[in-house]
Amino acid sequence: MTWEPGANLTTVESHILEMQRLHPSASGDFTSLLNDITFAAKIVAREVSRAGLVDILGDTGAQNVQGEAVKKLDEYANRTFMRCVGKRGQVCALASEENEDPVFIAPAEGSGRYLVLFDPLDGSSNIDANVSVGTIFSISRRLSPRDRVSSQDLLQPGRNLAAAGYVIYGSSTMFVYTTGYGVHGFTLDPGIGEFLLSHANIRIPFSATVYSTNEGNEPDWGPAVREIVRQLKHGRAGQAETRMAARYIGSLVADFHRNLLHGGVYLYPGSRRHPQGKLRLMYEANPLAFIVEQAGGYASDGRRAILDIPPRALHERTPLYIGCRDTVLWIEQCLERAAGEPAG
Ligand code: P6P
Repeated sequence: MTWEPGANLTTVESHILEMQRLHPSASGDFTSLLNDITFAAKIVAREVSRAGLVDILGDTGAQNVQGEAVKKLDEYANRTFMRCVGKRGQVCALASEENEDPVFIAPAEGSGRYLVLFDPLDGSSNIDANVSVGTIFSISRRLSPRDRVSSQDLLQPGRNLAAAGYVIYGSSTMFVYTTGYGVHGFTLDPGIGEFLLSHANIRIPFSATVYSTNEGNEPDWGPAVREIVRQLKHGRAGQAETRMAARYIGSLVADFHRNLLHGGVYLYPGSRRHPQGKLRLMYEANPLAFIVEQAGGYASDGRRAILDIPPRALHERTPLYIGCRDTVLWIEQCLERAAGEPAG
């Protein structure tokens, strides 16, 4: 990307400072926390981009709390975010997909006003095949007094989030985030090591032209989900003009990002194999649901908005339907109608 004088050279740091001006009472903690995250993202992006050249591909031989093989890059990304985020005392707790328990940070170290939850490297099973992967994060505000922070401060519904975002390590590395004032995308210019504004105020298209789901799970789906996917393929209520193309990368951040920009819907339903779905509520569904609603879309577990689900456990899973608002609402209506019908 060559920059002409006068081109838009908004860095993510200056954009975050602009966002801070919307909060006159801001202390700067939130801004510095977001900058910690973008710094960690640059470090992980460098390692992902050269993963094939250094001994960082493949498995560690360990399993994470989800029972999944931990890739070396998973562990590297997790360590990096754990080390870089909240080092100025803005954070009272960190929670990661890779760690069974959250890390609580002692009250002595700063205001501890925020909590950060993240999936350090989602889609990592694809890394060795050079498929795009991503980091997903959310930031919430502490509810308890500083010296009495507990898991309850972590288990807040997504509607309470202060910020959410993701990094996609793909053909280029992008940082996409919202603080509740629109969704904004930045592309990393490796030559200068800066994320530069490339997608201001992202809005998801009104109509979905793509559906993303693992159709290999079809034998495990219930009849209602099978009928929904059939109609996505053949056109809703037989209207051929509403037929959609199938696009499934198998990396949530990559599928979500494409659907956000071009208009689509991602489905990971509950099934016999995954009764509660496969994706995690706290650090996958909630942050992406916050982002998609800010961009004019919607996310549901099939019955209600993801952001309204009262969390019960840090690693709990949820069915996830996310993308263009009218399509996700239609899916909810189909599932509600099926639930009301006598079990056939
Ligand atoms: P399946 C990756 O493991 C992940 O969590 C998401 O990134 C992705 O969308 C999904 O699982 C893929 O799951 O069952 O289709 O391989």
